[in-house]
Amino acid sequence: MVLSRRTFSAIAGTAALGLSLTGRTGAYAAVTAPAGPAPGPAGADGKAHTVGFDRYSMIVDGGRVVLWSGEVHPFRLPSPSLWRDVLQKLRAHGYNTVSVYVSWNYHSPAPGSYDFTGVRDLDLFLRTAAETGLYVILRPGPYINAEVDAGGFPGWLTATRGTARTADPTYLSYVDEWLTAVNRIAVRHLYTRGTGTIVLYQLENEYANHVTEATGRAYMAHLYRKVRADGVDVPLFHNDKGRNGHWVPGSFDTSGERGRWLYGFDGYPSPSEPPPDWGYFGIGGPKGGSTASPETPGFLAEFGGGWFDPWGGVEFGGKGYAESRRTRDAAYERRFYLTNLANGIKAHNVYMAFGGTSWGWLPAPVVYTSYDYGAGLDEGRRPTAKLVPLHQIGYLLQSVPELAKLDRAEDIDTGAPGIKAYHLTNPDTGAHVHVLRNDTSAEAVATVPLAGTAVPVPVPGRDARLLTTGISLGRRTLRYSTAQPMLRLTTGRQDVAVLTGRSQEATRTVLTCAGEPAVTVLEGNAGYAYEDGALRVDVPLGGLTRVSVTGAGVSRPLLLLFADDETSARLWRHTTPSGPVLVYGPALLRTAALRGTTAYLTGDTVDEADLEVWAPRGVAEVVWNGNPLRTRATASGSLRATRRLPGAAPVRLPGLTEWRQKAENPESAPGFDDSAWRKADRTSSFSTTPLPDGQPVLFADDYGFHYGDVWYRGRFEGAADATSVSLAYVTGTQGLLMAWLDGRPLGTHRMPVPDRKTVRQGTWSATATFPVTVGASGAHVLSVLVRRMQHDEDLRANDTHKAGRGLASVAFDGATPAVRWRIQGEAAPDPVRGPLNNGGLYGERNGWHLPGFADDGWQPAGLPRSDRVQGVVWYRTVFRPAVDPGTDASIGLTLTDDPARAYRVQIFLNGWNMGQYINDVGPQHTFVLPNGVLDTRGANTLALAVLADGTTPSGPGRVELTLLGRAAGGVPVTRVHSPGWER
Ligand code: IPT
Repeated sequence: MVLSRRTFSAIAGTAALGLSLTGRTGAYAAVTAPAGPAPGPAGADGKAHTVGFDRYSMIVDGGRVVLWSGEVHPFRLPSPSLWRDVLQKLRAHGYNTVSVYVSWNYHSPAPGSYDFTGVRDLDLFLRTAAETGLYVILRPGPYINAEVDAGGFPGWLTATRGTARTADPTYLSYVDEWLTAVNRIAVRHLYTRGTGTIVLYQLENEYANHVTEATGRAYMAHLYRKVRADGVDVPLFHNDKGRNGHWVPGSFDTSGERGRWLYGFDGYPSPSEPPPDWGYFGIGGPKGGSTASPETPGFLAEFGGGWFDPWGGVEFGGKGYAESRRTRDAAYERRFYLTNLANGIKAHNVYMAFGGTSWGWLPAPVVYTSYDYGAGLDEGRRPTAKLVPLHQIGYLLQSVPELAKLDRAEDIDTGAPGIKAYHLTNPDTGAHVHVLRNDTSAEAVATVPLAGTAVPVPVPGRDARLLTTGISLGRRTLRYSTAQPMLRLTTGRQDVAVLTGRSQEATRTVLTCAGEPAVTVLEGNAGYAYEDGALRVDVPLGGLTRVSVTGAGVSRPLLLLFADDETSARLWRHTTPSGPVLVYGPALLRTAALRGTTAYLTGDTVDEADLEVWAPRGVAEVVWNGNPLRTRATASGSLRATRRLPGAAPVRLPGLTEWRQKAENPESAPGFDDSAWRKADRTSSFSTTPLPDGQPVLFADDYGFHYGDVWYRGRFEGAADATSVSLAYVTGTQGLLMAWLDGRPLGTHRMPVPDRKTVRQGTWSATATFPVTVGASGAHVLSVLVRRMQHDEDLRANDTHKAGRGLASVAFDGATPAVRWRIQGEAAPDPVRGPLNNGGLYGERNGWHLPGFADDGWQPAGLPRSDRVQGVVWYRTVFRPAVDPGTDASIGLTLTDDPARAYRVQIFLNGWNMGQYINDVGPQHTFVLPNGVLDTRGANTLALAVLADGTTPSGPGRVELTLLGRAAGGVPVTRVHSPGWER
């Protein structure tokens, strides 16, 4: 639908009216007066601040802010020092906000027990975000989904009364416990208090199933009241799972505080379809975006900047994250995020900006260990090519304040049918924005009316670009440019503007000039001409082209920098109290501080790099990573280092040798002493999985075992005539069961992977039937090991996280013995590594994974192996990398073998469970070992728990360290406390 101007202003008028009726004053005011200048970067400055919004954008301290946020999960990077690395990279690449889920299960090993220390130090994360200059969107659930076990619900919650995600009183009592614990930290970091940078706080997550029911509304109202009562005074919101209009203001009781609740929604469109419109401007359907919530700004609480990957091994299985990054590449980011911008979205959150690792038993059944997500920053913390458009858009949104307030303007006819054109305007300044998107595969040329001139603008196939007219470049005004503006600042005595585009593109930029200015092409190719009160500059993009414009009645020179994509990602702006700094050259600028006449910069290089700095007046010296540099002043008004910065030193990784080996699973032997194990004799369960008739409950959660492997030993007498035993069991994806009778292996059963049709209704239950020869009457022992994998997420709010896990029942053919079961899962949670670090393997219960475990009695072993056993064998070794202290090396562990071999490996580095490798499933072969957990300059203990089906030779095959990336610089890394084994 195309709105006429009249209809459109009618809608806009209604919105303004709605706002003035509900606007409030105070810390959370929805501002009705014109907003003032944009506030500086986020920081905890001890002063009180206001955070509000109107229908256009967030309003912080009276100024408009477009939130350009990236999602990062602290729980997916178990090395607090590296949080600073990732947050600095976000800030440097143009984000002004970080969005953070807090996963309840990560912090709570048991009801009433909440741990925010060590790798769980949320306070430290939030402090680091503030120090880095990022606003925070905090999302503590209680439900988060997020491809984590049970969608973030603690294991123990799966074994409690009541229906989760409703107003059920038992559930709410646990929720309050969690929120009290997490909010105690959150309130210390509210931007309103000046002690942190939290500006938004999310309740629940994609809560769609009880929207119209009383219990759903009561639940949301309860969360709202609770969070307010705990002192959280920033605007609250919920993320609708699409633009459905769920939980818009007024849809539940927010204690009359409508101006403090805003509507957000998520988008994960298919990369192979044209980007959808979100309805903000009445296009794209009536329900969506701010059409559903006209008083609140367009807010994409999550928008797919990548996608998660499932286990491999089947036709529709995961293909690895290189594939996510290929289908959602740089051009995808431009097409989809520029479309969002064109739809009036003013608060964006890129899910994920850095995905990280679902280490230990964190991953939900839908994903494997790596949560790289195909994000702009990869799991090894390295920037990828798709970070470039995000970098450009982030800087654009922060440097062009005109973009914070846009109305829809008249549609234009581009004369190019393949191109979708959006036209917006800022009602206060008259600036115009055009987004041109080409959904076809061939380049098309749009004709765009730019400031009264019909300008041909080529748009490459499956790509998009944004053009502006009438924006301020400091003292001068950009009439128009066919290059995309990226940033502008005033530094020293000049204005600087950066314009970008694809390499080799011909661009035209026109400045309004009352008289003919003096133009100097300082570097690169540029043609220019002065005509009719305008300066025209034509630049074919390549590297950095510099054009200086001075005079003609304007007191401040303007330096135009034209940067192709690659070059644009090496331009860094940093704000200091004495003004902004622009740095060109290195692979990363982390921090910039000005003291006296010196600019102190920290950052990274990979290869040798030039360094050039535009700084406020008076700055004459530059110090890079603590080293004073010799510089000279350039004609561009910058200081340039006379020598290139050195690149990163080479990194040589040690081979992994001197393994020791020991088999375990003594639980399979008939004489094993299980008297300390729990009796499995319950007759009722909190599970949603139906119980078999006449047998005790065997689900592990009901006995307090929530993660990883679980053992069962069943005793029975007689049954001499039994011909087979059938074991029904329930797991997540890729679960398995293996069994022994009186110490003899019966076999392994792998949970069938559903096909494309049945995958959605998959209940993940199966029955393993093994032929048996019981023979002699008398006492027998059936030993069963179940690799449960994890609990389902509860995406649809129907308690699916409570589906049973473990053994369900047993039946014999030819006999009916009564079986008395005992059960053993994980030991008491590791107080440092947390509840999700360990399952119930014998080795784990006895510390075989820990540094310092006395393995001297183990057998020396060489890899590769090809033993054929059913059960568990451990391998341990110690290795010592010697990475140069000034080098940030990103290191992984790579396992490879003949893919026919049916075995899997749990990887422990210094006692930390770094994930699960399944040799015959994949697709993951390389596991990131985060520095901090990894000592890059000392001894590390690697322990591999190999679980083999027994149907093929087992491994491990090749096990080696892989260098994922290296940079000179990095952040100081403190070793993560990794307590060792004690007798
Ligand atoms: C949506 C969730 O909010 C988020 O937690 C995560 O699961 C993400 O998507 C996918 O990675 S769920 C939505 C795709 C139905």
